[in-house]
Amino acid sequence: MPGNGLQRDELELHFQPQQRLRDAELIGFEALVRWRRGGKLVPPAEFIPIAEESGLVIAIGDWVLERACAQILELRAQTGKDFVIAVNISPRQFLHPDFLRKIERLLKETQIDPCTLELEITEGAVMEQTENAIALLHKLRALGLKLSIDDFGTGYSSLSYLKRFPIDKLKIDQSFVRQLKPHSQDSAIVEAVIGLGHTLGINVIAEGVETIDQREWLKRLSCDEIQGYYYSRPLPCENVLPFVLSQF
Ligand code: G
Ligand code: G
Ligand code: MN
Ligand code: NA
Repeated sequence: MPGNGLQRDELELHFQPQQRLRDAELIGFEALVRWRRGGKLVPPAEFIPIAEESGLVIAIGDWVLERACAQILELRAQTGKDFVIAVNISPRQFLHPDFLRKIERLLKETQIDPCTLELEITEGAVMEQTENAIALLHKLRALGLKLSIDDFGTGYSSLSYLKRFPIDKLKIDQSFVRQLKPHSQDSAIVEAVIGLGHTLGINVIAEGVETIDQREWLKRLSCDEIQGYYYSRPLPCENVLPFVLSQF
């Protein structure tokens, strides 16, 4: 149980590649935390909700952001190219009064190009204190960061609010992709989200893409990017550079 047990040196950050459909290029990675407890890896679904309750998610989140920036710098040093790393930000982390200052400090200390760091926010975090949250999103955007809405479609997304969120990307939740088939109900939903995003000038990525058929259908629907086992599983950090080099 995190709180007593969890130490920073027991955390690992894995990275799941994201592919642009237009030209099949690798564009970046989503950072996904794991807890190495004894011999086994505990998935975040089992400890992030508890860490969110206890407040420990703040310390975990700080560590994830530092590690993500270090990965951006390392990829740049090794390849001369910039890759975007997307980091999951929990509602409590996002709404914490120090969040903006921490991000500013991180950008100053690491000197990363701000547009290589993407923050994934859930609809819940933004809807909780809507006016504050929208103001914060604008400040983060002004720093040059990329902003995305995670698990889109599963929350209480108000379309009128979406217009006011200064975001770069919608992440279509896996639940709409898992059984995606041409002309199905899921396909109608996915198509609507892509249309909505594009109308608002927002990129759309589909998560949980496992098969070539799903990929091809998403491409037909003009989805911008994909993430999922079809392209790659989340990679431990030592496999990230080899993956990047294999794409050249
Ligand atoms: O890696 P996995 O697919 O098991 O991730 C499950 C969930 O855990 C995802 O929904 C993701 O948003 C969340 N998650 C993964 N890494 C982090 C993290 O670093 N911080 C927070 N707050 N959530 C994370
Ligand atoms: O942040 P989010 O909750 O969306 O986290 C993505 C989660 O989905 C991670 O736990 C990741 O390991 C998992 N995942 C990523 N790609 C796939 C996939 O293609 N299929 C399935 N079943 N899970 C995936
Ligand atoms: Mn995510
Ligand atoms: Na998601």
